[in-house]
Amino acid sequence: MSLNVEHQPTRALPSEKPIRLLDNAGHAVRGAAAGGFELPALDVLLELYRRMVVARRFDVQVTALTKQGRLATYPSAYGQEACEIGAVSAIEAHDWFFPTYRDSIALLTRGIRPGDILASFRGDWHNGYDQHAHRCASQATPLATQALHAVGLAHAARLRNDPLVTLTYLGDGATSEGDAHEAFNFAAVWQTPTVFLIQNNQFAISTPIARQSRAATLADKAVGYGMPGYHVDGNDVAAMYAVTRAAVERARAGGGPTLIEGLTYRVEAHTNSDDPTRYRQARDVEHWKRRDPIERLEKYLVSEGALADEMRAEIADAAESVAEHTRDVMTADAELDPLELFDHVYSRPRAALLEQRARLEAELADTAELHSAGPAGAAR
Ligand SMILES: Cc1ncc(C[n+]2csc(CCOP(=O)(O)OP(=O)(O)O)c2C)c(N)n1
Repeated sequence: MSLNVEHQPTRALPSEKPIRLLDNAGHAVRGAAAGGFELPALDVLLELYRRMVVARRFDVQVTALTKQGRLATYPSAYGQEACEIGAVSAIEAHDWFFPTYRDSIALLTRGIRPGDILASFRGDWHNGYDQHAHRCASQATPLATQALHAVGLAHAARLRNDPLVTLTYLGDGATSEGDAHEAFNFAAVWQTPTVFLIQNNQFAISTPIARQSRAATLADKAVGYGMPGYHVDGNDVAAMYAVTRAAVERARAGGGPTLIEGLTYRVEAHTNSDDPTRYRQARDVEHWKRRDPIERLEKYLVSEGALADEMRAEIADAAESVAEHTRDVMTADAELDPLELFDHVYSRPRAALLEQRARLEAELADTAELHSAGPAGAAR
């Protein structure tokens, strides 16, 4: 997908009102509120709609599988589809993506298979996909570390005259990490081709944004580092795509990094081990559900005559197939060899690690013997 947006960043603070191209009723927004950006073409919007519908269905399915005990944990991105899908759709196959644990649906959009995305959430030993083949780093659990990797890879690529761009996602809470500061600063000083997307879903587990930052917007931070910042309606996929696309094009042309804040909301719990009713009101969740990113785009596409009933049904079918496939792979028992845990830790394994490996091997052999001896053997 391509969109030519000429946009010159300024040193001015980002707008306090988030940039939007579609309002909540699905009407096109023009003028100052659109921040100089243009609504993407209908075919681009339709593709973004399809990707969001598939992503939502996948997310709902994985949350259900987690409740059934098929995954150890799953951080849902329900409600954040416009940020997740809009931004990642603005990079090319050659570019690199550096996600967090919450960004499984962006990896799905990037073409990674459901079972491979979810391998580590199931408790598998390593990342389930080939990071180089997909140009997607593993999902970072330590907050903000992935932002440094995105800057490092972008810097290295520039030194090698490789025109790639790196895109990384961070949460609002992650902006309080030292690693986030270092990544923003180095990116600006080195002018790396990096786009930072802060998904401000308003909570870092139970900590609300008001107790995380006193800045008027998180995008304001960009100005202090010397890069352009954009405060965007994170439930408007058209705006998320257009703003990110412009930042990617500027980065590729040598214009340096950009920081984008997408203002959105985490509709689900932080993970399956969190009880959000302890720190937020049901009416707030309802308020944000009424600002659903998929419904907003759907209204616009229908009003433009670009989404007929058959097409909507076709897209829903495609989403259902992804859910079915996800159920199949995640309900099949995984073939895991616990000893693989020790592979690839060091090129020349240390004595302590070999000792631990031998101990686990002996324990596994004992367990296997017990099982083969049947119930009588187990009772011994
Ligand atoms: C360096 C580090 N410190 C603390 C944690 C524990 N932790 C896990 S998720 C989380 C909240 C992060 O919130 P935010 O960055 O807003 O992202 P969200 O989960 O809302 O997407 C914290 C503190 C961690 N994973 N890494």
